[in-house]
Amino acid sequence: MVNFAYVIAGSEATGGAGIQADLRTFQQLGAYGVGTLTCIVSFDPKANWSHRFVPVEAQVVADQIEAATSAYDLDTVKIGMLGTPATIDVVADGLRQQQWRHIVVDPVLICKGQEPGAALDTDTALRRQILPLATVTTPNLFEARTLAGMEEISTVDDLIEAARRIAELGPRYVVVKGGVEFPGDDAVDVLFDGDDAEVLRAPKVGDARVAGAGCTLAAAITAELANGSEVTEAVRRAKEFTTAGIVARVGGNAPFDAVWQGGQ
Ligand code: PXL
Repeated sequence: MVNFAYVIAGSEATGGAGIQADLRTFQQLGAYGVGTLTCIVSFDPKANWSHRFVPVEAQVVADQIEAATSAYDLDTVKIGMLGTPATIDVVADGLRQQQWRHIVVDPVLICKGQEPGAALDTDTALRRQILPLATVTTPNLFEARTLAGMEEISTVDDLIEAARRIAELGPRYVVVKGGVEFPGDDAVDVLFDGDDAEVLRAPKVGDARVAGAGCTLAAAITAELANGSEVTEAVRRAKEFTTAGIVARVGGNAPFDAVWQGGQ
């Protein structure tokens, strides 16, 4: 019997990030992917690939959650980009309708196409309504600085301190991702379980950001959890899966490459 992995996230029209990356990841890791769409992001190639953002109507998000959770007994879900306070309201409400074994939250904070005021409302709603429900959350450096209220994260101790502060917002496990911006030759992530921190390292694959890396990591954690792994094991395997996907990345006419989930 196949295990189900559920994702509530946005579409990114080039297919590199968002729900397209999530569902490819689930498929590669042998989980049956079920998806609920929250918004549509279409980069604008005529305007420096800036983000054009359109939310899916809140009631339509609620309807999708109802359909998905009624059809199957889902117990493992990834939350990706939500985008507006109204979407966050219905997703938080939908999540509270049943018990979950795991809720993996990728705290996608800002989308460049949004007005700053709206983005701040969205950050606050995410922090208050979604983050406390998370069993695992996976902030990148920017999100970690914002959520932890730290101006600078440039050492492993900073990563651990950020994880500790974010855990106080409610998530049981916090994975802070150093990414290419973090100093040094390694891509360093910290996994904090509420007591102890484990440092995960892999050599950086170039210095450029690769689209879909964050989405893929959180989706791979979700698929591994759906397939029965413990959190620590799921995070370790997800990092290996994502690193292999970055190595095998695809390029086209956009000024960024994208993770290929078939890399492993
Ligand atoms: O990588 C973050 C992300 C997540 N989800 C959607 C996105 C993006 C970034 O562009 O568009 C839908």
